[in-house]
Amino acid sequence: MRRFLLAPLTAAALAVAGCGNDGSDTAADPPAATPSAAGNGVEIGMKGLQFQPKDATVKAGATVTWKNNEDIPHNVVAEEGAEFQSDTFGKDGTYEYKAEKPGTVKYVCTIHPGMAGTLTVEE
Ligand SMILES: [Cu+2]
Repeated sequence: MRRFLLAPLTAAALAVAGCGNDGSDTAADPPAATPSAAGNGVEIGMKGLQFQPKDATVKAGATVTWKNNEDIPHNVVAEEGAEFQSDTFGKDGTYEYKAEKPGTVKYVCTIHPGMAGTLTVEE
């Protein structure tokens, strides 16, 4: 198992990881958020004290990357449906979580009341 840490190389590693797909075009239903270079992964931004998008859908096994896009520190903490908890990170910092189990995950930023999102993990 590879474990992603909060390293500056993360974005570059993701970009490289997306290059192995030759020609299979199975993107029938577009996800609610922009797919990352990892293929079926998703990136969720953090801006305006909100997760963007607030609701995202990924396939089980996909990697979710949260990225802080503003000069305000944030974190990502699961409240329901999963167990993960990031450190607090500043602008351009990222946190990654591999969504293994189908279901609904509710998460928040514990610093900012009302900053919450939902991740739907499909089989
Ligand atoms: Cu926050």
